[in-house]
Amino acid sequence: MTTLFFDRSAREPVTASFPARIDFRPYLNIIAPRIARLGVSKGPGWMPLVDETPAEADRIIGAAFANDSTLWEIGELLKIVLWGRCGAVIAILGDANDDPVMLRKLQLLVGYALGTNANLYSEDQPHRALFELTPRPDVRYGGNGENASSIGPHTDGSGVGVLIDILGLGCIHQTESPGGQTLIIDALRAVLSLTTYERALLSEPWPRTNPYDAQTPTSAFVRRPIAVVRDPFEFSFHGQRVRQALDRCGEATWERLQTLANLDAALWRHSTPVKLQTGELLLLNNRRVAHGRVGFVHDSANPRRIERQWIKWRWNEDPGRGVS
Ligand SMILES: O=C(O)CCC(=O)C(=O)O
Ligand SMILES: [Fe+2]
Repeated sequence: MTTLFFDRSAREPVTASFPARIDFRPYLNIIAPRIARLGVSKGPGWMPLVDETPAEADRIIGAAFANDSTLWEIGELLKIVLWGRCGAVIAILGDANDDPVMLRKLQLLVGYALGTNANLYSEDQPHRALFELTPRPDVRYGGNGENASSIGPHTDGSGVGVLIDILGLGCIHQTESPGGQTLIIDALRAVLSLTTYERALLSEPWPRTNPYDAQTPTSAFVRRPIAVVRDPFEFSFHGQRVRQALDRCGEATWERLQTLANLDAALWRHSTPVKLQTGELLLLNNRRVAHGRVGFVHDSANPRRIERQWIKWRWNEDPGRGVS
């Protein structure tokens, strides 16, 4: 794994091998005073992050950006790496080993640098800053935070109408037991390893169930291609949700299921396991790179805790167009 050190003069980090790492620590000293005003966590775990309203938090960060070229440059660098040819994913090493609040602030800051923190503005649960992913059941969120099992290759929000552009996974605490690795998956190379026929099939619209709305009728399932090999490459997939939707729509043909099985196998083959460490923030281009999780044993005295962040790209377009 290549280590990339953030350097103001580094304009071309795209030659990094996959995945790339950027050491953020030297910059935190510059950034920290600016984000100090973002408010404090109200306690451990899944809690509102900021005392301010999201709009006020955005205003504060925005003011910091306007007056600080370092923050702007960080955003530009992240943009190049996330949309670049090789480094569609990066890990930032935060200076957060004993300060999860700092990591959360960094997440907010990065979200602002790249666009909008989409889950900061969640309407059903206002003021919900970030999703916590821990095996401890949490009545406020019924997703993967309720189990510790392996999760196959997928992109987030694949069954939802609005695509999530960037996924952040902030590691508040990692398990010390075996397992718990995040799979970082080069979906483009996986798809390129399939046959022309399979690629053509994957570029057609496929239905998906919506994990956040079990009542969605089959006629309202989101339908979009799983993979389109063009520049920019487009990928949106969750095997379980696609298969479930095919079954419920009566569209599960042998060819489709066989293609999904081959896609799944290819994605596993092109995955790199990375065990995130406390204080690390992994950012993925959720439109190109898939991810997954290796199962682990839940230890209630010392739970693994990852916080998930969804970012909508600021300009509502793919800046990778033309970057290649
Ligand atoms: O727990 C993890 O590391 C990731 C979980 C995940 O991918 C998800 O919940 O969408
Ligand atoms: Fe996920």
